Amino acid sequence: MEQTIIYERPSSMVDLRLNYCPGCGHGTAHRLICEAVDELDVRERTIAVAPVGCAVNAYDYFDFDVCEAAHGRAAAVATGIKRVLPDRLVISYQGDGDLASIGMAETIHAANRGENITVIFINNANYGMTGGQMAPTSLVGQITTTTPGGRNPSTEGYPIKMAELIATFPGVKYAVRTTVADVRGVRETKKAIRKAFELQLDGKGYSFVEILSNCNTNWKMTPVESNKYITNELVNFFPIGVYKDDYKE
Ligand SMILES: Cc1ncc(C[n+]2csc(CCOP(=O)(O)OP(=O)(O)O)c2C)c(N)n1
Ligand code: SF4
Repeated sequence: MEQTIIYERPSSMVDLRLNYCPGCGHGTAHRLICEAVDELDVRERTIAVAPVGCAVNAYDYFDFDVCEAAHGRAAAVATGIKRVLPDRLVISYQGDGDLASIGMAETIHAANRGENITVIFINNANYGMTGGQMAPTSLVGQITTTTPGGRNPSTEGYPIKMAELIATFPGVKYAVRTTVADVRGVRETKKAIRKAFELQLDGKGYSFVEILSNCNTNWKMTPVESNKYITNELVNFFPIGVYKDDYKE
């Protein structure tokens, strides 16, 4: 019987076993980035910046240059790389604790300066690597290790909607929120990542792709339950959509 290959590992993704928990969305996000890099044929001129957090080992999985940044500093490091090497595709890959908590200042100022970089933001509503503490994106009422009674806005504030916030800066050209919780979401995420990269390669300016992802381990759910939670709950507070697109087709 003739067999048709319907999926192959992207060539810019190293053939290694990932350190992520089985079912975690980080691996899917990595794959989509690598597919876009392959399709655009820019592997030799791509430089990513890895965060602290579960994705700290991204440099082992991306088969292109990757630099590690201290907690929250990825957008500042990406800025420096891009300014020195403007012909490179520069990707900052960060979780919500990294990007929206410790790195909030770097995040906002890079966006406000309109740096010609792409920020991929993995929003899994908690600090994954360090055991599931509250992140700025944790939902009201969400039980985390630092909010055992549920996040209470009167003491912990409200969740921050990063894609909406980033879209307010004039220097930002593209800001979207997608999900990797289902097939449709994965396809939309791929399109968004590819568009963000294309804009950067064309010198159009700052692009931001927020991806709703799971942390099945700290959410204490099965991978399937965690993806359903994203599709049924998380999107109600963090709606999927395009928040800014200065280059609509
Ligand atoms: C300067 C600094 N402060 C704190 C830490 C500890 N730390 C490591 S990972 C992490 C949480 C990361 O969470 P997030 O960015 O949401 O990524 P995830 O693990 O969920 O992918 C923290 C606080 C650190 N490594 N460096
Ligand atoms: S702790 Fe959460 S974010 Fe980290 S690898 Fe496991 S499921 Fe993914």
